[in-house]
This record gives sequence, structure tokens and C-alpha cells, in this order.
Amino acid sequence: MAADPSGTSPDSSDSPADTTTDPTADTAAVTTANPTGGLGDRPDGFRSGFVSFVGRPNTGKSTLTNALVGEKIAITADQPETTRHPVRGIVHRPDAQVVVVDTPGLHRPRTLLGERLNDMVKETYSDVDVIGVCVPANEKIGPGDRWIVDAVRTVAPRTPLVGIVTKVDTVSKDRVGEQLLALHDLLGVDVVPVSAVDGIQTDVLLDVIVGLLPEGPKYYPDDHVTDDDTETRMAELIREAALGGLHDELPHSVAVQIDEMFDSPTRPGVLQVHAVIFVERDGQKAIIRGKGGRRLTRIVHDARREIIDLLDRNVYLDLRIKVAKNWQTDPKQLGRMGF
Ligand SMILES: Nc1nc2c(ncn2[C@@H]2O[C@H](COP(=O)(O)OP(=O)(O)OP(=O)(O)O)[C@@H](O)[C@H]2O)c(=O)[nH]1
Ligand SMILES: [Mg+2]
Repeated sequence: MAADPSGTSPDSSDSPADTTTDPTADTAAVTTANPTGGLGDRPDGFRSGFVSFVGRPNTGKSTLTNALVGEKIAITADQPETTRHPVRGIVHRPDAQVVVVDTPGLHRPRTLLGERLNDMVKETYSDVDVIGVCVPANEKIGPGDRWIVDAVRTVAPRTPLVGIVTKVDTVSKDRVGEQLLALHDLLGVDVVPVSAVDGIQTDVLLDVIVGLLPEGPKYYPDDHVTDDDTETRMAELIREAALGGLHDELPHSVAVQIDEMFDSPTRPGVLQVHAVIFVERDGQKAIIRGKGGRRLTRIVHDARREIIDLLDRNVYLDLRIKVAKNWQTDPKQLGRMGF
């Protein structure tokens, strides 16, 4: 397959075992296990640095981040603009530490929230060692992708890029091959096909990323998986549960804040969490609540289960829905929501 620009044949996209090229093999040979997990002590040739995944909304950046980190640190949903702040996830290998910065999807902004997200993302680019440009296998490369690549080139002209064709499990091998070529044409750099859902080639991608990182220290201790604090992660898990099954513009209107949490005074060992789901209009409140409150009950159930997983303790979750009129376009409210 001479046309394969990546040296990673699209054919291998469905055979994770077929990962013959390892650009880090030379450094891997001199690594030893780190017995203490301390920050200072690292093997010769240890590489470290920051990689950011960028792409249009809904291209699978957060799912890929979670797959590489091996834990759910970023929420995902089948709607654009799920991620609203850069989420750092840390991948620990014997020979390297990769800090993955998952960013909100980029697009021409329609609201003040959209503008703030774009600014946040562009700021992230200028700070990382490698940028992974994500394009899904099942959608044609379009003006939105070109706009993103231009933005990346402007903000971070010298940062090495790697092209990533995501969701390869959703299309035929031929289609993956075509997309690899198209992305290579757009970027002029190595491209890697992956499926974060099926775990296809994610290790190959990691090898390529590590190969582009400089030698450097461990930035985080071995057990650290994300920078987000527990409260933020809980709020995000609630938002993820609330987004399930929503359509059109409503997902954009949903925001979540943790009001308070404390040890239950009546039930030993139980953490009581009080949170608010914000929407922009009364009609949206009714949709979130659902007929007879059924939708809200499901949200509480799903979110509580995720939070229990995260905290490893029993949780009582109290969720209320409030209207914050047009918060996406109101600077004052945006500030209050943390944007
Ligand atoms: N079949 C398949 N679906 C995927 C894959 N990766 C992501 N998805 C789905 O694509 C949708 C979007 O995934 P996300 O990871 O939230 O996308 P994102 O790029 O982070 O989206 P934003 O945060 O909105 O920019 C979700 O429904 C995922 O389950 C994949 O490898 N295969
Ligand atoms: Mg995301």
C-alpha cells in the first residue's frame, strides 16, 4: 500500500496486535521500573511533555483521551460541545509521561460561550509539545477542519503535529485509507488511524506521540491521572448523565454546579452531594425533568453510580434544576459558571 502516508497501513486498523513500528524502542531498552514513583527519579532517556487533541466538536477527542489515560477523566456524549474546559489526563509509561490536554471542539462560534471556548483552546495550543489533529473516519474533511488547522498553524507555528483519524471502527478499511490520505494531504505529517471505543491502535498513537516529545522530567507522581478536582469531576459526571438523549440546542444550555457536599449527619459513611442543573429557559426545565420526573430520576441514578465509582464511597445525590436565563450569552452569568 504505497499510498499509505503513515506507514501504518489502514489494514492494520482492525488488528491491534499488528503494531510493529515502535519509535521509542531505543529508549524503552534503557528503562527500568521506577521503584518509588517519586517525581525526581526517572530512567535515562525518559521523555515527557504535553499533547493536545484538537478537532471539530464530536470527533472523539475526549473518548480518545480516556482510552489513553485508562480512566474516565473527561465526559463524552454524542453531541457537539461536550467538553467545556481543557482537561488534563496523565499517561504513565516506564519510558515516558504524557500529559494529554483534551480541549473543547473548535468551530466558528455562535455564542459568547463558543467564543470563550475557542479562546481557551487556542491558548492551550501555544503551550503544548505536540498537537494531535483529530478527524473522524466517518465524516469528510471540510472547511471546519481546514479552519482549525489554520488556527493551529497561526497560534503554534513550530509545534509538531500528528494526524489522527478517529472512529475507524465505524467505516470500511477502504474508507479509512482514503481518510488517512486526505488528512495527510491536509497536514503533511504522519497520520494514525485509531478507534478509542475498540482500543484499536491507541498504543501505536501513543508511541508516535512519545517519539515527538523531548527528554524531560516526570511532571506528575505515578498515581496522578488528572488535574481536575473532585468537585469538577462530579459536576461533569452529572452533566454527562443529563446530556444523555438530549437533542438540538438543549445540550448547550445545560450547566452543572455542585452547591455543597458533606458527610451525612444521619447515614454514617454516606456523602451528601447537592447539585444544581442549570438550563436557560422554563421549557428546558420541563424537558430535563421529563414526564412525571422520570428523566430527572434517571439522571440522578446514572450520575450517582458514576460518582460512587469515582469516590469509592456511598453517595446521596440531590439534584435540582434551575433556570439561568440565557447564561451562554450573558458575560456576568458566564463568569459565574466559570467561563
Ligand atoms: N464508534 C465509535 N464512536 C466513538 C469513538 N470515539 C468516540 N466516539 C463517539 O463519538 C461521540 C463523541 O465523542 P467525544 O469523545 O465526546 O467527542 P469530542 O471530540 O470530545 O467532542 P467535544 O467535546 O464536543 O468536542 C460519542 O458518542 C462517542 O461515544 C470511536 O472510536 N468509535
Ligand atoms: Mg470532548
